[in-house]
Amino acid sequence: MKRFGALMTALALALALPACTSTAPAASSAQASAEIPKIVIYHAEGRRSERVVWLCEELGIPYELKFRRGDVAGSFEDIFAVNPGMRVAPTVFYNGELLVESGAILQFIMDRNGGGRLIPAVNSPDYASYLRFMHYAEGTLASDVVADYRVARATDNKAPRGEKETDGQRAMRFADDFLAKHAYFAGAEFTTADIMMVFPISYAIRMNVADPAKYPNIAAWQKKVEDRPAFKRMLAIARPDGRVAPPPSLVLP
Ligand SMILES: N[C@@H](CCC(=O)N[C@@H](CS)C(=O)NCC(=O)O)C(=O)O
Repeated sequence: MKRFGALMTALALALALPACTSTAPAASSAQASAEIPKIVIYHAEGRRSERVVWLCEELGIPYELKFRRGDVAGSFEDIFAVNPGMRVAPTVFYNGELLVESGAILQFIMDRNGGGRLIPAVNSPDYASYLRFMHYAEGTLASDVVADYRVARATDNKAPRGEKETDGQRAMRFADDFLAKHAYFAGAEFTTADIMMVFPISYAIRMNVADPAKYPNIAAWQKKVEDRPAFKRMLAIARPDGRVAPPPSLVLP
């Protein structure tokens, strides 16, 4: 009876979602946990808000997605209107509560609605790696590759390809070395640490901060995680026309 009630709540919520720029109930709401929240994701195509969409797709939680298709500047205007304190993607409302910082948002949704999925048990041997890469994604990798990119843009605009590794390249190598011995960033299983790591890794490669040929383990992992049905659903829903207004890549030698 409780389960039936939960399913009815999920159905009612999915039907009650108001019209918006884009509304995307996740594929399998039957998998959602008993308490179905109202999650509104303010998004811009190709930006870090894709992490939240991907997580909801993995968990089968319904959500409302707001963005202006093909208009990243417009999407950010909408974000600024609801979150004037911090014009940032992702901006999420969870049952009306404002959430920012993608890692914290993922953790919040997992705590409330994950039901133990996509995270190793706290006392398992994989938990330390899980936590490390949940934080490494923004705390080290994204900061270092974005810093490399900005330094190059402000100077010669050239992709760094010298003998000496940049900070971003060193951070990529650390990740690649880990994947030489593990299938995923928490060890044996796919987790939200993998969801966190995709953005800075693809940014480093796309912007030509790092040469993908040097990171074969990352390449194999990336293919595997981007092959997941939930990732593909995320792409179709949150990036339907490919990347919109991406920053320019550094010039290769
Ligand atoms: N550490 C933050 C970074 C968020 C962030 O910088 N998002 C970018 C998009 S990927 C943004 O909103 N940039 C502001 C802008 O482009 O105006 C997080 O993980 O949520």
